[in-house]
Amino acid sequence: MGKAKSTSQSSKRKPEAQSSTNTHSQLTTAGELHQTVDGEHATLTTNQGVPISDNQNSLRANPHGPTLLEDFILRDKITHFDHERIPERIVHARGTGVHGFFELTSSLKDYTTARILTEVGERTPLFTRLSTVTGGSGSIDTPRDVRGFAVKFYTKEGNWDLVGNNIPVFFIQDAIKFPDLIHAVKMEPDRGFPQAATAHDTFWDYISLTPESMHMVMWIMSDRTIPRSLRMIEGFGVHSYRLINESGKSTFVKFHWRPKLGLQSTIWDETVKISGADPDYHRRDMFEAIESGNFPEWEFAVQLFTQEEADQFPFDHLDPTKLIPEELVPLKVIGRMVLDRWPNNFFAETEQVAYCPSHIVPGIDFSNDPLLQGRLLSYHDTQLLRLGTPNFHQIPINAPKCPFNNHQRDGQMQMEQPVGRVAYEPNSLSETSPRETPAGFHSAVVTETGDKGRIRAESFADHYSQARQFYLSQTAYEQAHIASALVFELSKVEHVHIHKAMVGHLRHIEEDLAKRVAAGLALEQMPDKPEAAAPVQQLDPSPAVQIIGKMKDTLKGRAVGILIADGSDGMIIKKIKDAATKAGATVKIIAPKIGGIRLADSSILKSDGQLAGSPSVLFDAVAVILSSEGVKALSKESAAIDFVRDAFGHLKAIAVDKGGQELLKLAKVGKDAGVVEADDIDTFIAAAKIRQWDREKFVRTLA
Ligand code: HDE
Repeated sequence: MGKAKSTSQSSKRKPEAQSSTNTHSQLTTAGELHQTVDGEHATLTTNQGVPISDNQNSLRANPHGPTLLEDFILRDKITHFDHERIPERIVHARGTGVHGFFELTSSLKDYTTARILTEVGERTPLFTRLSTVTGGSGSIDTPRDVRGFAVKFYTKEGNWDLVGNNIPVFFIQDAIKFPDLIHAVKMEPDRGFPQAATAHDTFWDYISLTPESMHMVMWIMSDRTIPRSLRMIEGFGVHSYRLINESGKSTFVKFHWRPKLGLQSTIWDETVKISGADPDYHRRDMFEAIESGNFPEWEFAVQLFTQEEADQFPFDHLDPTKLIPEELVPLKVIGRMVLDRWPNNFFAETEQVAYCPSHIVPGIDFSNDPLLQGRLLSYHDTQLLRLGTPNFHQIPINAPKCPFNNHQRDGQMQMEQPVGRVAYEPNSLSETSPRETPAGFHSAVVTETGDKGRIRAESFADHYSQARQFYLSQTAYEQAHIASALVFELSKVEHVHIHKAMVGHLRHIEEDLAKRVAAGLALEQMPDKPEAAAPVQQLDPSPAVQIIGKMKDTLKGRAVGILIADGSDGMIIKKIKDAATKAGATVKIIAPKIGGIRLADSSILKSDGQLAGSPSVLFDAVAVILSSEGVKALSKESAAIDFVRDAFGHLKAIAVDKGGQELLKLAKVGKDAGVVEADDIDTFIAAAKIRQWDREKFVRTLA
């Protein structure tokens, strides 16, 4: 009954989800037994289409006897269940996938023949999966971690997978190091923890012995790794790629995604509390945005440059630990991505989607970035393990939406039934079998010379200059967060020699940062710097790498929580709700009871969340509207005290009426420009759009 009910509910919401169920019901005409409820349900059958009369009791020899082996219905159900899981991704196991489209707004036809980048106005369907890296598939959404940013474009010329991250650089310069990096960051193999965390010995041990990771370390210790929402992250292709035009000329390109909602991150203490309050915080946020029609959108931009220009850069663009500052090569916005459809089924789509950087289309090509070169092997190999067959491209989420034909045949789970006797090329027996075309994929014409060997280019030796540039480009608030994150992470590391090694590296990046971290760890002496493979350069700052500088002055996509209790003033609640909603926020009423609160005018207001389950960490700004009776009741509730104390500690705007002020007093919460009178709605809305950064020094000691 329960199952049948949920089938009909989901099919009502998404009619397209019905197709497979329909197939079953067409195959079975006899079993009306379970359809007696309302005639709407499909008949429950085995996988062979046999109608099932009883889904609750297995076949037994007698009411107290053994279960019989002949119960094929029980076996059909249990064996399928036993095989429901496929290996989760070794990295990026936790992810959220959404359908959408890409629309080109500016043609790159001078640079490429790829139709997706030349046909202005064309909408190309896509499937985007945003992920964390380290944790298992059931891990929390909000660890301090890099976010994966993978997009599968179903172009007219085949699938193009742009598999990037929300950080433009990576830890290592060569793919051969990847298994070591990942073994170091994953839970430690003897004890099986910590899950989804970099704050442990093996990670920092590996990092402290890998100077090339220092630029990435600055990024992962910044607030980029604790995003407020997946809708508020940037995406980067990371590696240089090539575009190839009609005359065969190639131009280097870096790909960027920029969120329309602007960048926003959380405060570390807030992130930790969100993880408990809602482990699915980011997935739920994305789901609710799509369901409510607030479709997240990103600009797609490119940085284009020639070999001659690259020769002038003070770094090697083929080194994936380096970025090209926007100030050096400006971003050219050429299109937009909109995510507008939640998958019908999580497993079929989000779990089975198979991204491979080697999936590329004519007019785009790879660069010699050694990390990218290794990735071209790894992803396909991973899909063979995860999906179990070279026919994984036939799974609907992976299948191209353009025609695809070749002479590949057979293999496990072959779903196609190719006709004819010809499965080879060249042949003279078939007029219609697929043939190559001059318009097909061509690699860039590149001359390679030099000695073969396990060598790293000299130009890859500078490990500190861009790390320093990143740190010095931040606001003072963001620098303090980086220093504090380093202190937090290293404080979880037992081995003091690792603390010292890390502080030694930091001295190359910025002496003041090293001092702050050394003080935070209470190191008695400043450790020596390790020998640097290349001198540290003084690069111009790049403000484009800040988050604060890229926050948008908006409440769109944000959430406001209004805490109320019996006797609250309904008028003021409505005014705040209306103004915040008008400014683009989602507003939630939080109260001690979910069913309804009796307001001052005796009317009943239903709440969206019960206080204990809806802490203020789930909102970007809060209002507290309480009667004296309400304050009295809440004064004994630690959840209410925490609600306001955390909102203040997490630098949020707080609107209060008289009762609200009373609660702040009881919670020993101070007053500043972000604590606003509830009837001063405009001031509250303006304060809600930003964090009260100046407050931070009063609420915590940063490194
Ligand atoms: Fe990945 N990576 N990676 N990676 N990666 C995988 O492939 C790998 C790297 C990235 O939502 C795996 O299908 C190697 C950089 C994303 O399904 C695996 C190296 C960047 C996703 C793999 C890297 C990424 C993956 C595991 C070093 C940013 C999730 C599951 C050479 C540009 C895609 C899978 C999704 C997933 C290998 C480094 C991004 C094991 C060997 C750099 C977003 O094949």
